[in-house]
Amino acid sequence: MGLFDRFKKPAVNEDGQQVVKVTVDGGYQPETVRLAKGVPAKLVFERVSDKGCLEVVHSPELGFEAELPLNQEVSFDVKTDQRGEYDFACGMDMFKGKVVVK
Ligand SMILES: [Cu+2]
Repeated sequence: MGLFDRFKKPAVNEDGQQVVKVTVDGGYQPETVRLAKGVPAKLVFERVSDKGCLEVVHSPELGFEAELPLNQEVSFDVKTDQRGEYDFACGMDMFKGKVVVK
C-alpha cells in the first residue's frame, strides 16, 4: 500500500470483526466502505438527521434491509469471503453507497 493510498483499516472489535460506522446525514458518510477480505465485518448505520429520504437502507447484494430510526445504531453483519463491490442504497435507490471487499 502506497503512501497516498487512502485506505484506512477499519477498527477490529473484541470478536475480531471489522466494524465500520456509516453516518446517515443527507447521504452516507463514508459513501465507500473498504473491508479486508476474509475478516468478518459489521456495518453500523446511524441516521442523525431527517435530510433526504434515508429512513430505509437496503442491499439486495449484501442481504439486508431495515428501517433506520433517528439516532439509533442499526448493525448488519457483512460477508467478506469474496472480493468485490456491493451496493447499498436508500429505499428508493436514490442515495447510494458501496462496500468494497479486497
Ligand atoms: Cu431515498
